Amino acid sequence: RRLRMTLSPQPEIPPTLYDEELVPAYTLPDPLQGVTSADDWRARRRAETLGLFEEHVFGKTPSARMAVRAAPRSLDPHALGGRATRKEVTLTFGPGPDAPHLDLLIYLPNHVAGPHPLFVGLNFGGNHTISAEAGILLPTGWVDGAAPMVVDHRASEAGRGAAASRWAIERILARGYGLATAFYGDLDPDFDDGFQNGVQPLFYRPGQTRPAANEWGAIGAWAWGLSRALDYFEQDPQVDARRVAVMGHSRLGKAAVWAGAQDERFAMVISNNSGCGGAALSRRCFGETVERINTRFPHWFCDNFKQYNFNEDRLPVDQHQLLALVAPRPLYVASAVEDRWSDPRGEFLGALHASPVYQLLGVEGLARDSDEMPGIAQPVLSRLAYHIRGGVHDVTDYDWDRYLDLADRYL
Ligand code: GTR
Repeated sequence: RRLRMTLSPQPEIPPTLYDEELVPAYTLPDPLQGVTSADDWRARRRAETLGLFEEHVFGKTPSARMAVRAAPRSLDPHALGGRATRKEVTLTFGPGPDAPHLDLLIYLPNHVAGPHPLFVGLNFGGNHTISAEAGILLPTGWVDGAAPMVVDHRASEAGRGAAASRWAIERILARGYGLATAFYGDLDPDFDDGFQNGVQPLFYRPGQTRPAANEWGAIGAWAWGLSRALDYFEQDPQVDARRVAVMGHSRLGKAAVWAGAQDERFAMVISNNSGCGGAALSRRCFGETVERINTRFPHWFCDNFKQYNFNEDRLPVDQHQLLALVAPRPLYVASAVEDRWSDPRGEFLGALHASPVYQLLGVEGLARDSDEMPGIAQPVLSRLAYHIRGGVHDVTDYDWDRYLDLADRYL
């Protein structure tokens, strides 16, 4: 048996598909599937859809409540030249001195009275990378090898402000919103260690050593942390926890959408270039595929998701249904022209095909009457919003200005 396995040829990995003409024909699962009333969606189909994403894609998030301690770490009421209040709060999960923690960094505008609506999103390189302000504490855990596109941060002073261009703090504050962020590695370091670090072990049953095939992976843990941040906002009198938008870029966009899908307390959801496993339809196989993502990042999704490598048609859901789980709340899906790996058209179609659920719930979906994509930098600012901007896989001021526009309208 072993011999046969050794001799069997490596499966051929097809080249990345970047040609629209070659996208395979596919049939998307119907998000509504016989549902005819809003009540029926709410009472039955929503839970069923969520259950399919738990079982087959992201894995189930433990429902047990974890004791969380919130401890203030720093406070500067005159940050950014007096324009903001900046504070840091550490959330510690479970007992013990080595308990995992999440260091939240929060900016609130000083020129408007609270409680403040805010955007919350995880960052790739540590809180100190989002602003050059001295005094923001460095991450204490894993940072080495964290995600691409952030210059070498390595939890050092040199990383201060390295990712500032992605966070538009001044623009967010000027428009009257707060911004909260935390380092994703606090929740689960982003490498495949069989789930020995991060928050997963806190929930293992006696004798359990790793999540089961239908239990959460790293994206599930990151999403869970976003909900714990929201728990904290509910306790913070300076924050309006009923007006919190969850935002994320790329792998953290997948986490943001999954958080918003599961936790209906998030009042608005933003997918920035979330791509495969985020807003993009898996069945298109354009750019990054289910097989590629599961092979390169075997720890992101649940093990069951691997059954759909080269087998997307068998998936009982596609990503438009993940977006539909956000309905009727405002949702923004954003793409970038040069970010073909994330499949901009697949992200657009994900949003478009989530629309019927919005409409069933009595609100506007994506205001687009054909499956033709809008032009570059021609945002569709309906309640389910979409834009594609020029440029690469990134978060830019243009993206934030549009998210703020949508928040002004609907948050
Ligand atoms: C890529 C990955 C994408 C996206 C991206 C990122 O390597 O293939 O799915 O998540 O990383 O997070 O920057």
